[in-house]
Parts: sequence; C-alpha cells; structure tokens
Amino acid sequence: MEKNQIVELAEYVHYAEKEKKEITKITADLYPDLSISEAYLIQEKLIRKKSEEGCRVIGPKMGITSEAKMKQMDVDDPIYGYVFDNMVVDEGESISISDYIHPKVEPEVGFILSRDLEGPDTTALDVLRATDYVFPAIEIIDSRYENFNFTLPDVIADNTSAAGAVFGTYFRKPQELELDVVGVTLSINGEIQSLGAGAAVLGNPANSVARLANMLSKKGEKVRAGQPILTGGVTAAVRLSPGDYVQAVYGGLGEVSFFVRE
Ligand code: 0L1
Ligand code: MG
Repeated sequence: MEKNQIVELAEYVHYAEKEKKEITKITADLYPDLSISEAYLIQEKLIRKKSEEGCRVIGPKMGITSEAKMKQMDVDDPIYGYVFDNMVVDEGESISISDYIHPKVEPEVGFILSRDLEGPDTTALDVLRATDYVFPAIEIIDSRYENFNFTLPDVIADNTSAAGAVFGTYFRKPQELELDVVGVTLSINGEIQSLGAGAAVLGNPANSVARLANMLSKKGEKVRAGQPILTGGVTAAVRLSPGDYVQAVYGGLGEVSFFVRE
C-alpha cells in the first residue's frame, strides 16, 4: 500500500469520528484487499493525527477478546487500539448522545501495571505479578462504519471503535480476586441487559494484557506502567439511548455507572 493511501484512509476515518458521520467500510470498495498490517498502519497514522491535534493517549484497549466475537469474525487474534483523554467520561457523569454516531457499551476489567511489560513471551502470570490494581470500567464503542458493519482490518483502522471510557474508582489487587469467575451485570435503567464472567475475556482478563504485550512487541513497543488498560468486553455490547442510566456491577470489584442525555 502506498504511503499516500495510508494517509487518505486515516483521514477518511478521522473525518467520520470528528463529524460524527458514519462511513462505508474501507473494504467495501475503497480498498477491498486491506490487510491487518496495513490496517494497523492506518490506525497509527490516525493516532498520530489525533495527537497532533492535541489529544493524548490515556492507555491501550483490547477488542474482539471473546470466543463469540472471534468466531463471528473468523479470527484467532484479538485486536488493540487506544483510548484518548477526550474520550474519558467521569464516573457518575453524563454523556450527550449527539457526541456519538450509534454508541454501545460493554463492561470491562481495567488493569494498571506497576512496571512495563514487554513481549513476545509475556504470560498471564507475568501480568498478575506486574499488576498494581484492577478496577471496573465501561467502554463506549462507536464504530464509524454504517451499522457497525466491518471486517477485521476495517475495525483496526478505525481504532477498534474506541469512543469512550468510564473508569471506576474501586481498586483491588488482582490476588484478592479470581478474575475469571468475577461475575458482571450490565444494566440499563435498572434492568439487566447482559451478563458474563471474567473468563469471557480470553479465559481471564490477565491473558488479554499478556496478548497485548506480545502483539505490541512485534513493533518494539511495551505495555506501559501506570496506564489504564481496557481488557475487552465481559458481556455483549448494548446500544445506548437518551435517558439511559448505565450501570455495570462486578462481583467483588464494585461498580461503575453513567447517564446518557439527548
Ligand atoms: O472493544 C471492542 O471489543 C470493540 C472492537 C470492535 C468491535 C465492535 O465495534 O463491536
Ligand atoms: Mg471493548
């Protein structure tokens, strides 16, 4: 792929995010043969563009981490993207639906490391040893593509649909929990919409951080200490509407909530 095509496609996705206008997926006709490595080049360009505009990366996020989503997309590997400072929503606060295209939410387990982790052979045990805290979080995903219709390379180029993150303030040492059996409910206006357990995330959310370290090592990068890491949806994602009170409750790991207004 030519360098100018990478720039053009990053601008295409960036425009959709800025203008809150859905676009046709890249692989529909702009570039049907987009590969995963090319998609990450577009993502990198997009991240650079956003950084040049003054946005700051807060931390990485993992996506397609459940068996169900991997099967649906016919892939073996999860994907990663980045959460920016302007995506962070304070716990208990509200978002305006008009700042998004067609947002959905998914509850996730967040990690904060006490030291950097570098692949390619990082294990879940390495992650647990290097973890300062785990905490409850909700990710807001908002694919820039029409009807959330995309292939794996499309969604990688679109920074894995990253659009928002609500970080809970209930911190636990990972040794205090069995992360694979931590149960999570996601409720809207008091009614449970989806539920799951930590094991839905690659068997254990710690595996997700290990996979992130190993994937990043391919380009000489590490998972950094101190950054909040989103490990992937514990339950199916749920579509948001104005008036929603969104609450994720975790067994032994507190809860996190926010509101949705017009
Ligand atoms: O965080 C995620 O798992 C989202 C990855 C992209 C898939 C989607 O937008 O549903
Ligand atoms: Mg997610």
